Amino acid sequence: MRLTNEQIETFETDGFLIAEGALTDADLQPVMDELCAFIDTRAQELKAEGKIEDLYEEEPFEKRYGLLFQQCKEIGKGMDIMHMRGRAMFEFLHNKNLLDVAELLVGPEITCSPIHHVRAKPPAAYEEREGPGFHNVPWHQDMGVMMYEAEESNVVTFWLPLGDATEEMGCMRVLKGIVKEGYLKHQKAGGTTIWPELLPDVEPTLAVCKKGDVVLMSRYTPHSSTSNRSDRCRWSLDLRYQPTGVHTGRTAHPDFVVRSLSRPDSVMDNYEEWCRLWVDSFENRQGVSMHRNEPREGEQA
Ligand SMILES: O=C(O)CCC(=O)C(=O)O
Repeated sequence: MRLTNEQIETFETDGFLIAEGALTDADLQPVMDELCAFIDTRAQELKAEGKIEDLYEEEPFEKRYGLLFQQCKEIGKGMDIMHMRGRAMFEFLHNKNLLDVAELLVGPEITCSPIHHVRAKPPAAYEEREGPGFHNVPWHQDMGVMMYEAEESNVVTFWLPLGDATEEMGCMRVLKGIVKEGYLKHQKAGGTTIWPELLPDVEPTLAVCKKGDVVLMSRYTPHSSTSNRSDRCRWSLDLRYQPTGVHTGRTAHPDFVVRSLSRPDSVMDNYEEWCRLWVDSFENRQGVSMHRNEPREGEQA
């Protein structure tokens, strides 16, 4: 998919754009199959441990995880890109349709940032508590989860649903047009979130979207998401791409080249090596992985 010049300008001004239909079902199916297999294995393990009773094997992708989560919160343990380290996911990080969009926003030398996640936001009715966390993120800029050295790095967030992402399901909300204001200070309290008095007074835009769409956000775009009021999971991936050679804001974790016009041989397509780099980053920790937040006066650090 190509973005039009108008769409690129909109992204540059608003720091937000939904690239509708950028991905096909065929692009996403291998990743979804890998997630299904992971969930199935975890469910079988938890059943063997007596932690869940019903495997809900006949339930569709958008419902099964929530029904398992309702029985045992441990179902989601390890279900993230860096921990699962699935081959289909690694291949998807190089997906042509995704990178064709990335190329228009960051240029022809593209690095995959190590800041990326799978999120299965279950129905709020199945959560133990509501409030800010991995499922309901408070207002923040992605610059707030990176080291300050990445401030000049054009890191673009690709948020993509694996099913419907409606308002009821807690889709992303963004504040448009904040790019030029740069970094806004974030506090620790309540999860990494923009200091309330600095939150721009802008009406939030709901990023309602569906499978195949990609929500694009700049590193300075404030965004948040709310509880899932439906009976289905809101599944998504959030990935980040940036120009090769600039700071990733996460030196503790491995980044890698996914496309290069000038040096095609620099593209990292070795799956085993990617797994090794992640394992090494966990076992021999070096570098920095931090949120750029700080306590306000009177708050506990
Ligand atoms: O998926 C969500 O609800 C939050 C995602 C997010 O904050 C991000 O991609 O930076």
